[in-house]
Amino acid sequence: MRSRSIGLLALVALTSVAAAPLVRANMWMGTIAGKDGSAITGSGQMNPGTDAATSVVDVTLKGDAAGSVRPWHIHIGSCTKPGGVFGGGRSYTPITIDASGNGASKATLAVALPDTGSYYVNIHDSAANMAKTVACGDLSFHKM
Ligand SMILES: [Cu+2]
Repeated sequence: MRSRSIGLLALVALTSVAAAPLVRANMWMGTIAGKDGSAITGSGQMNPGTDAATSVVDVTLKGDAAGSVRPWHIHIGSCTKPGGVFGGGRSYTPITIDASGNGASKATLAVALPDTGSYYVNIHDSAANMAKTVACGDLSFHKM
């Protein structure tokens, strides 16, 4: 009876592995947190695109003010050591926050996924106030 339970657990574990993508690839990911008392939370990921010369970034936000439109980018550096925009600013579409305070956006960058360096997600206050960062998240590299 005991060994049958263990066998079932093993089967469940194997099934979980089988459900993972067949092609595993390097990626960057991190959590996003509001700055200066903002309740924003979220997450960001940067993955290889379908073409090796591209990268795809996905960002989701929660806890933001309904109706906000947030310009955002991956920047080079970190939340505590900010740098310039990565991959060309025009690749990014601002995040529109819905009535529940949630929002998401996806950007395809015309650069291969980096395997070195340091990058972060910068959520800007608004198009009229780009200098203010309302939320930020450092990305960490996950090598597969
Ligand atoms: Cu930016």
